[in-house]
Amino acid sequence: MLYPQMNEKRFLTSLDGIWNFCFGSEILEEKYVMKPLENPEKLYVPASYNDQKADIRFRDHYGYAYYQTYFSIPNGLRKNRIVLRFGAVTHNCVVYLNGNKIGEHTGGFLPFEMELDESVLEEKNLLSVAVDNRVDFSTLPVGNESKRAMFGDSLPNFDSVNRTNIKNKNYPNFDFFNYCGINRSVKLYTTAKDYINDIYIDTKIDGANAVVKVEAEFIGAGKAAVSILDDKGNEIVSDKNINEEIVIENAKLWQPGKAYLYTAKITFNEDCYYQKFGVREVAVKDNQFLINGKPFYFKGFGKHEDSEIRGRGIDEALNVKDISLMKWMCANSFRTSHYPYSEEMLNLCDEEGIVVIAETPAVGLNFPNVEGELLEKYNKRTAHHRQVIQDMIARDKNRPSIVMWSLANEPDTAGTPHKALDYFEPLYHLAHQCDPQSRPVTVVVCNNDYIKDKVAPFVDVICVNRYYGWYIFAGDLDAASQAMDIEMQYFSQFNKPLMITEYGADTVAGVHNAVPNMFSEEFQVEYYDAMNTVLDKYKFVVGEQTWNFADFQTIQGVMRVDGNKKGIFTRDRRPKLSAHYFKNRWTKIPDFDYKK
Ligand code: BDP
Repeated sequence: MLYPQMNEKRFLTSLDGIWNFCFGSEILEEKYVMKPLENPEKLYVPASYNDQKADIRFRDHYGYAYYQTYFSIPNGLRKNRIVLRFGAVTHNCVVYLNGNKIGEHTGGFLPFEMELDESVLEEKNLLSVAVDNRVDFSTLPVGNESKRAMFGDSLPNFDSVNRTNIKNKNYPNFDFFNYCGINRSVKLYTTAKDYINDIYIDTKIDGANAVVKVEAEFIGAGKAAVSILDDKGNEIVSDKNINEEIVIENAKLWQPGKAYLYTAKITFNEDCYYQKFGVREVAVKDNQFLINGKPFYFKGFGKHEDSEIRGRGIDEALNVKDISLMKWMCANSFRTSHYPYSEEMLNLCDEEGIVVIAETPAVGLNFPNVEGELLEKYNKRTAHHRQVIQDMIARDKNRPSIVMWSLANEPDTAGTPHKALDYFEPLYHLAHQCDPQSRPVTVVVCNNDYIKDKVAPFVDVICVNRYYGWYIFAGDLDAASQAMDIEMQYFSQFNKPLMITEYGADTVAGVHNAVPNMFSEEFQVEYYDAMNTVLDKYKFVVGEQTWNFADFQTIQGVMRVDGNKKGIFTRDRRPKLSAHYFKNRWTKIPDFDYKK
């Protein structure tokens, strides 16, 4: 799916701003979508609704919420194809225009769009969006069915309270706040009636040159042409055909920290699109991760899209700040844990040379034997998982910043190892097939009984989340180091690269101690130093990504003091001691050839 753009053939505008809003129940009610809301609340779009008001209903809502706004299309544009595009609505939604249903979407982290034709458009249009925030066994991320909150009380004495007497609410099987609503921009754009629907770009390095293949999908018949522009907008190759091999002489590579972007300009009848791309290759060879043929070392973070007030809503200034803090620390990468991030953040990574592992929202997966209603939900979830893999890759396939796809975070791959492998094997092949660049594919695992796990050694890069010294051997860094060492020895047999995609310790900013105790800033530093000493011993360990870049909000619970505090930065992006530790460490670790 192409990112919307304004150019000489396409018009683009946004519907972002203050919208009308009200809460509904667990069933979709027509009265909130057919006509203007009565006494609506005012709310900003795009942003999660949860933290926008000093009102507990917003934080704890369960079920549908309704958004409305008005727009008009200038008469001069009405002869074009008009498209309404949502960057992300979390989690499921149904869209109405002037009381007519015009679309719906499942899943909260990817864009979807719909054409608005003359049969639905009026002079002044009422746009209504019904948003459902419920997570359960059928959704990604996965919700618990047992009506017990994560970290909740599981004593049988309290069963009746847990099961019957409390009002319905979300029970996430994941450790981040279930921020919901219209989280990314709502845009309107036009194209000609015959148009460019999609573009696929692959590049190969051939000595000093690059060989570029541009494929495209068109709606309608006509003549198409491709030209290539350099990063200043100068045309360096002109008037080529789609699918024709294009050679860029003395090509500039897209490198981590040194991004260089070319643009493929595609014209088709009265339509035109400018697709940026980079010349870069990714490969896994033996136990190395190669970018442009050289062994790369990942230095960076697992992140979240999370901030005060906006919740999971897009904040582009924050994105700029985060990338700048990464550069300040000499980090080179992050994982979009635990869902696909906004296109705007990935655009920035393409421009800034930040390396990205892109993850689906498949977090909280297990593979129990289920029947009846749960089996139906399980099958629905599996189908949805396939769909999000396809949609995520369709959205992000041309991005040079993305070097690997993560199909899931911490599925229970050791509890039912054969079932898990049967589940992931087809998804692994699907991801490779969907991607014109066939990037490496991984599943991020965290199994205490890791020897049973068949998925981790099956995928292209072994990605492990590990909390020795925190959840296991809490506070005992000696035992933690030994456990980490034993695990690394185990994984070294597979002749594949491994990276630590999460490790960390909750740290309350401002808590200091001469003797490093858990929760203090000193402990976080000692913890990372102990773990890194082990990781540095192993050549096949090709990266370290801390958990987390910044403190973030989660469901309430005794394990979380106003959220998860494993950030290297606080939620408002102030460095903890560990930020300085990593800045010092990563300044000395090169992007390439760290472990010769
Ligand atoms: C890991 C999860 C991550 C959590 C983290 C933690 O992947 O989402 O936030 O643990 O407990 O298991 O801090």
